[in-house]
Parts: sequence; C-alpha cells; structure tokens
Amino acid sequence: MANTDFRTCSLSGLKIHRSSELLIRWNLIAAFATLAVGGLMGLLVLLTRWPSVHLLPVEHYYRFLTAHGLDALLAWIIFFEIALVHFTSAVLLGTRSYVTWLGWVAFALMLIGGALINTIVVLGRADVMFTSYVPLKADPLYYLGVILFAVGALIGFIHFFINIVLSKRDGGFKRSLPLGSFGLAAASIIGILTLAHGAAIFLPTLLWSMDVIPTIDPSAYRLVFWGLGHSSQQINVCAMVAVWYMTSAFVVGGKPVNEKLSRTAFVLYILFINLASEHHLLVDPVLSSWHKVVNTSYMMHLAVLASMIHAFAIPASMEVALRKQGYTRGLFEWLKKAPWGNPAFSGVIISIVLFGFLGGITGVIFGTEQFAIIRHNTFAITGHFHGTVVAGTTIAFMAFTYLLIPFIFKRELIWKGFASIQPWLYGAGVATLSIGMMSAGSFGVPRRHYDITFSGAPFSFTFDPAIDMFMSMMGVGGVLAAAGGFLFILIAFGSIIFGKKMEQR
Ligand code: HEM
Ligand SMILES: [Cu+2]
Repeated sequence: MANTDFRTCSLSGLKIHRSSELLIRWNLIAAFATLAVGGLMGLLVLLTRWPSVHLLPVEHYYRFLTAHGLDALLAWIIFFEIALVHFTSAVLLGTRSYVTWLGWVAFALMLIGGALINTIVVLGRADVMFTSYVPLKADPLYYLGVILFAVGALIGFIHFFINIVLSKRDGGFKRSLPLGSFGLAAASIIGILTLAHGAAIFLPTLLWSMDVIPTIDPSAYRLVFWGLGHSSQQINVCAMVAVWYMTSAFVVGGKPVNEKLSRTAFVLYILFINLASEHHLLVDPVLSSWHKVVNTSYMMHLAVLASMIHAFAIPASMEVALRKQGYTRGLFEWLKKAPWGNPAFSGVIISIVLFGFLGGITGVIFGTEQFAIIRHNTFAITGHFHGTVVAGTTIAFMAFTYLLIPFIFKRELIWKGFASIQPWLYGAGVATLSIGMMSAGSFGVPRRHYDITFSGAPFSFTFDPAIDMFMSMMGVGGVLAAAGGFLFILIAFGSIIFGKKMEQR
C-alpha cells in the first residue's frame, strides 16, 4: 500500500490511513442518524409518560418505546463502538485497516439489520419492546433484523483483533497496546462473548416465531437474553472508559498515573462483569437465594472495584498533566484552569460524575438481592440506566465526537459557542430526567406503563401525590435532554457538511 494513503492529522499527530478513515466516518454517520431517530422516539415516549401531557395513543406508546430502546441503545451505541474499534485498532496504532472489506461487510449487515428492525417496528409488527420477552411474539423479520445487526457487530469486533495482530506484525506497537486500544480490546472480547449469547437466543426465537419450534421457556429466554442484554452494557462501559482515557490524553496530555493498574481494572471487567447479568433474574424463582446473595452482594463488587479504579485514575491523570503545565497554585488551580470551554473535556467530566453518582451507585444498590424486589420493574430502573447508558456512555461518546470531527472528517466544528454548552444542557437534562424517574419509581410508579392513573380500570388506585412533582421533573429534564440531543445532532451533521475544511498533509 502506497504511503501516500496515509495523512498526518495536524491536531493530534495521528497517522491516518484512508481505509480506516472511511470506515470510521460511515459508522459515525450511521450512529448520529440512529441517535436522532432514537432521541425523537424518546421525546415522544417521554411526553406520553408525563401524565399532564399523555401524548400518544396506547399502541403507539409501546411501538415507539420499542423503537426508542433499539435505536438508542442498540444502534447508536454499537455503530459508535465499531467506529471506535477502527479508531483504536488502526488509527491509534498508526497502521492501516487490514481486511477493510470485512469492515464494510460488518457495516452493511448492521445497516440492513437496523433498517429491517425499524421498518418492522414502525409497521406495527413488533410491539415487543427492547427485551422481546417470550411469549410476546414479533414478525420473524424483526428477529432476523436483530440477528443481522448482531452478526455485523460481531464481525466488527472480530475485525479489531485481526487489525491488532497484523499491526503488531508490522510494528504498529511494541510490547503492549496503548490504553485506549486496550480498553477497546476488553470491549471487543466482551462483545464477542455477548453476541454469541445473542445468537444462542435469537436464532431459536426466530424459529419459534416461524412456528418451527413449538415453545420457548420464558426463564431460559430471560437467562440467555440477559447474557446478551446486560453484558452488552459492559461493552459500553469499557468503550466509555477508554474514551475517558483517550480524551484526557488528547485534550490535556494526561497519562494514567499507574498504567498497569488501569489495565488490570479492564481485566477485572472482562472477568467479573458478566456475573452482574444475574440482577435481571433476581425476582425470578429459578435461582436460589444463596446463589443470588453471593453473586450480587460479593462477587459483583469485583467489577465495581474496576470502575472505582478508573474513577480515580482518570481525574488523577488530568490533574498531573495540568500541574505539569504549571497550574500548581493551591490544591485546585489545575481544576479551575482546566479547558472547561472545550466540550470534549467538559463532556467527559460530566460523563464521569454522572455515571458514577447516578448510574453506578444506583446500579450497585438496585442490583442487590435484597433491594431488587422493591425496585424491580419500577421507574427507578429506567432512571438508573439513563444514568449509565445516557449520562455516562452517550455523553462520553458525544464528547469524543467533538474530537473525531476535526481528526477524522477534517472539519472544524460549527457553532463553537453552542457546542461548548451542549454537554451541560444534555447532562443537566438527563440528570433531572433520571432523578425524576428514580424518585417516582421509589413510590412504586411502574416502568413501561401507559397510564398510571388507571383510568377505566375496575379497581381504583392512586399513587402518593408526591409523584406529580417527580413525573414533572422527569418531563422537564427529558425535554431539556431532547433539546441538548437535537443541538448535538445539528452540530455533528452541520460540521460534517458545512464545517470549515482543515488543510492537512
Ligand atoms: C432525549 C433523551 C432521552 C429521553 C427523553 C428518554 C426518555 C425515555 C423514557 C420516557 C423512557 C420510557 C420508560 C417507560 O415508559 O418505561 C425511556 C426508555 C428507555 N430509554 Fe430513553 N430517553 C432518552 C435517551 C436515551 C438514550 C440515549 C438511550 C440509550 C443509550 C436510552 C435508552 C432507553 C432504553 C433502553 C429504554 C427502555 C426501553 C424499554 O423499556 O423497552 N434512552 N427513555
Ligand atoms: Cu443489567
């Protein structure tokens, strides 16, 4: 391959090959597009759950809830992660993308699968929500769409390993991978295991929907489904943490204080995070209490430990780097003088704080055997995971987008002033949304429920009046988040199309 196919990014110094550049670009474009659809669906669902608005009719509520979960959690996040796969397994190592065609096969499968899922859901043939618990049944094409998307993603994660093996052969890195790539290696290992569970559950479910298999045991479904559904959240955690480290490195020149420790923490994720999948089965009668308590009160903390290590290591890496730049007065000058106007930096800090305090803490609490029984299927759970996958992962990915647009698309950001407030707007919105949901849930408000006033029901039930305030908090926060999300989409697409071209060798 001719050397002219490489260019050197003048901002980051990265050596970027045309083959990876195109793969990253298209995966990012697909990610932004699916986030736009998913976010719009989220807004419509929100305006339905907010009792004083109650926008959609009942069947549309479940239909759009299904689309929201799939576009936001499956499509946006995984398209972005596959972009990160190519970024960390080729660009960060200064090598080309090997087997580029395989990257395009993965992308095409994900695109076709995603389009199929959305079409079938919009046609009203798959009102089964994200989890598609049997015996809820969707059109076979829906399961086929999920399988195509998952196989595409699987190939994408496998591409990571092909790239790093061949890159090592060609001298892309010496002894160990840079930390960002190491994090994505952890994500890809978990990704491959996870997607194998996906195949194990969605293939039989496809056959069942085609009447080839007579029944699927609901407990078996839940067990295997969460091997996919929960473990894939750990792909997200690994990718998010890798983004935290990389942003610290790119924006302030931060290096982990003890790199071995940070690497070990990623290994803890690989080894122990799968155990946490069991929190989805805590109220099911299948497993024994002994098993549940040992798993959720003891073993799970080995994975929590990993997050605690990262939560200290990353801010520490920033502090050390900023102090080296001369911000040494007092305890906190480095913090005051940090580049808060850079949305990549502020976004990552917001992501770290909200992920830890909203998503992490509630996950550890709700995920214990003792607590699960009173929070299960309440709105508190929805509050918890908007603290993790939205306030944590989505904000981190948004922040990293502000770096990738100049690095990969060679465009300047448009609307820099708006860009610098976008993470704050989105972060404040999601935090309010999430706290509103958690508070309402602690008064027993259910998730996935069309009408909590139970109008027309044979028995009347009213919740504590306090929930009015919490549901409004959710509503106002959600609208702010939707505004922040919309701003992000405008800035991302606007910069790609209209941003000032940057001259580079
Ligand atoms: C504008 C931002 C967002 C708003 C206003 C929003 C709002 C909501 C609301 C109101 C629900 C319905 C809960 C229920 O009725 O049970 C929901 C569910 C959900 N949201 Fe979001 N959300 C947003 C962004 C996101 C993002 C970015 C993700 C993923 C990364 C996400 C993932 C989910 C999932 C997985 C569900 C559960 C779907 C199900 O129960 O099948 N949300 N969201
Ligand atoms: Cu889970």
